[in-house]
Amino acid sequence: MFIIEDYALENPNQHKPSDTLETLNLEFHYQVTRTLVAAVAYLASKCRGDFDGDKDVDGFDLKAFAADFGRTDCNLENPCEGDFDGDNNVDTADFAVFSTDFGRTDCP
Ligand SMILES: [Ca+2]
Ligand SMILES: [Ca+2]
Ligand SMILES: [Ca+2]
Repeated sequence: MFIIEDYALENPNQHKPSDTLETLNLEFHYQVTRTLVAAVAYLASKCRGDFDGDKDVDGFDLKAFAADFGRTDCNLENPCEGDFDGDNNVDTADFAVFSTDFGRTDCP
């Protein structure tokens, strides 16, 4: 929610005595909050292991994950499928994330 607190450009009254409820752009706050809630809900429901993008996490996705499992050289030029925690390898910690979503068929 720091995004709302930090929009000095939008609210010329911020941190001034004129920063009152009356001078707030409540419609703007509402829209920003709505967008944030939708984004968080989308990210929470997204399947992180749906590598082939067909809205499920099944054996085909496991195959993609397994192909890079054990790599320790993931980087921007040569990314790994399945380095969920971004520590440049695909190990059991990443498998834990993958397995959480394995079997889902309701990926957005
Ligand atoms: Ca899939
Ligand atoms: Ca599939
Ligand atoms: Ca990793």
